[in-house]
Amino acid sequence: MKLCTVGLGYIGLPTSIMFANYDVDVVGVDVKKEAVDMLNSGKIHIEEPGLQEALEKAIEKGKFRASMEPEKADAFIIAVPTPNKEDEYLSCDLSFVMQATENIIPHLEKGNVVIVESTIAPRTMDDYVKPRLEKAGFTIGEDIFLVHCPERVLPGQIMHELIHNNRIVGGITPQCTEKGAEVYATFVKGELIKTDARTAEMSKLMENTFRDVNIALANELTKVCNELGINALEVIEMANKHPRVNLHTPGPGVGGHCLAVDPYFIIAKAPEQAKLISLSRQINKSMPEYVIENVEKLLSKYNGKKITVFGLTYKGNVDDIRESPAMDIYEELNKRPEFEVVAYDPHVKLSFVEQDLEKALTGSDLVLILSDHNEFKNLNSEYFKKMNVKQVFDTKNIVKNHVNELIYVNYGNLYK
Ligand code: SAJ
Repeated sequence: MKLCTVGLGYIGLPTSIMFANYDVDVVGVDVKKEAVDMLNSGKIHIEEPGLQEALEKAIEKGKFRASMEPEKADAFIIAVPTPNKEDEYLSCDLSFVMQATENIIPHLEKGNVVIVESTIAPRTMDDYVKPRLEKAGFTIGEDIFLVHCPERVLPGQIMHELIHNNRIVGGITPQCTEKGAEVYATFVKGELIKTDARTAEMSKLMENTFRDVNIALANELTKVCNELGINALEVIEMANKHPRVNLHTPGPGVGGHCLAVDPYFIIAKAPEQAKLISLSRQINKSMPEYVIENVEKLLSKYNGKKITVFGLTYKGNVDDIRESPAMDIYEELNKRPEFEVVAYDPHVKLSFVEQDLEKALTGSDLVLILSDHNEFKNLNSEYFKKMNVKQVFDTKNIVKNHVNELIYVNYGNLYK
């Protein structure tokens, strides 16, 4: 089989390399020349455990190459970004998906399978992608097999989850679904769940929305508990001992290119009905402000000035700062003349990010933990005390081994 993937980002690249390592001839296409050149020279341009080694193996076998142009293949996978539009409801911007569709049309032949993996608003396959291919003269389900197979892998665990997760395969017709499932059967060990395109679109969106709504509940619980003088983290621990309760973890907000984006695709299509989803987004979006208010309170206790922000990424052990609440918090604090703000993040190699831990901590009044990187988990409060840090505000509850003299604050004791 020959595969052409369009989009070599966090999903398209690992997917391409996985197919290549299962003996599929893969050409991966991207519009970014630097990314294409880097990949062809054997280096990955994103951070993901296991991906570098997998790329080297694929190139050595002669099964993967990157290019700026699509070419003829048996199957095509579109894995390009679908950001929010800047309209009233932040609806789904399909321009990259439609451009990718446009770009592959000249290379399509009868019998090809076309798969969209990008997360898309409900009905996108039926209302946009299918009509465009029909306009190009193809009969879907006879000439071309069109499928939505949403990606559902967790950044940080992509190489494992690509193989072991089950996959939703949603065809426009049952024949499309069968052909799509055959493509993924190359390496997927999880179940291939067969359905139609609409159900696949909505299922994917609801998975991330479920998480977003539940995180909103945990974040709201934190605010309620701190108002009432109750330890929210203990409440979560207790409640989760019930066999049918699974409260999520509160934090500085919800980020990344999935949970903070996808729920709007549903809201935009049915704003009158999607009330809880909309409110949950608002609650999660209010968390950076909540963190900043509390930073102000903590520092005002002893006229503190220097803040060391620990972590800018949207979650731990990734280098992704897209839609990151940590970045929003850093930028907002940095605007305030009364504070001196230093960002420390071993995963983010940007010019303004300090890479030397000791320098970042020198003279720090407050360490503000915003991402749960493993590097931070290994630091205990004794270490911070040794570095003369006055206070630690741990929004991710990861610092262990507390020392009495050190003022350690997390969401459980913020009210004290
Ligand atoms: N977060 C919390 N509390 C929690 C869990 C997460 O505040 O209890 C925050 C994280 O810190 C982060 C955000 O939510 O800012 C999202 O992180 P995540 O680990 O929940 O998920 P993502 O965005 O990295 O990946 C999600 C996954 N979806 C689900 O678990 C349902 C992944 O499987 C999807 O493939 C991915 O979205 C995607 O691409 O849609």
